Amino acid sequence: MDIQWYPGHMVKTKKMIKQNLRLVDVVLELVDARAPLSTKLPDADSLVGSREIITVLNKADLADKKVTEMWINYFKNRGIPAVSVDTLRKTGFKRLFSLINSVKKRSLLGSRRCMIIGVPNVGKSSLMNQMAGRKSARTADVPGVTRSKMWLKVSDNLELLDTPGILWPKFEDKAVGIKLAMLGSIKEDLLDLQQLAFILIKFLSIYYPERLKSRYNLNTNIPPLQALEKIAASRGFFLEGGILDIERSAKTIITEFRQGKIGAISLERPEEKEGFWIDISNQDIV
Ligand SMILES: Nc1nc2c(ncn2[C@@H]2O[C@H](COP(=O)(O)OP(=O)(O)O)[C@@H](O)[C@H]2O)c(=O)[nH]1
Ligand SMILES: [Mg+2]
Repeated sequence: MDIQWYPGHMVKTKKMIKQNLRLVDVVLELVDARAPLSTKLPDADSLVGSREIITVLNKADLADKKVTEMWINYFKNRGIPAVSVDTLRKTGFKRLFSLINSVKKRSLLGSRRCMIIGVPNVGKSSLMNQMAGRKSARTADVPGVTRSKMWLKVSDNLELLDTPGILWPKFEDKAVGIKLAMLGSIKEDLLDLQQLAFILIKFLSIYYPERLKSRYNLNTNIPPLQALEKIAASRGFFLEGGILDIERSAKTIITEFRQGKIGAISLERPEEKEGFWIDISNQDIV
């Protein structure tokens, strides 16, 4: 991650979003269903102002279904319309479109207009492409109508702004940074890969012990270093001289988590006032 990126680009993006907000009826705020709060924009509400926001929990295929349902209720209880989707398979799209269509149009004329915002890697581009479909391309073939270049036609009554608002997450909180790194939203070399794997193993042994068992044949409460050694041994990850390559084990478990190979896993649950991540925040791991 390039920290330098933050101030200048953030100001520019916020300006772009504010300008375009005038033109839209509804904003889709994309979050990662596996960690909806850590991937949420810190100041979406103030940025979006009076426009309607729909929270879209994307990558639902990778998240724990039961936990995702808890999140949907969590947002609903706070008066925020929310829907979970799997953008790659278009799961949840019907519900998404029905939520969009329930938002009041600001102008009587024309289509309902919508823009997508979110932190990097939550699936903004994928969602745009999937919503718009191949047919839409850009509605730019009318000479002189430059404004139309900005819009992707989704249907006869829905248009999507072709530029998503990319904003940076807030990661003053150590646990938030760790979760974002696990999800691949910030480069992991910010954190030591091995430390990240240690935390993931600890997390899994508490919340998803059966997955550790079934994927890696690891028992609960195995010390993380030993877990990495076991993975290295069983997969044949060796350095010269027969030394176990635990760095490769660390990379493997993180990658497999991101790809959903360990199973559908949620890193965050609603209303978690105490527990794993708070302990992690209070430890000096990173
Ligand atoms: N499994 C899964 N992967 C997704 C989903 N949506 C997006 N992705 C993947 O997430 C990564 C980031 O997506 P992208 O659209 O580039 O995110 P952006 O940075 O927000 O524009 C890509 O590898 C996508 O294929 C989803 O619903 N499920
Ligand atoms: Mg993108």
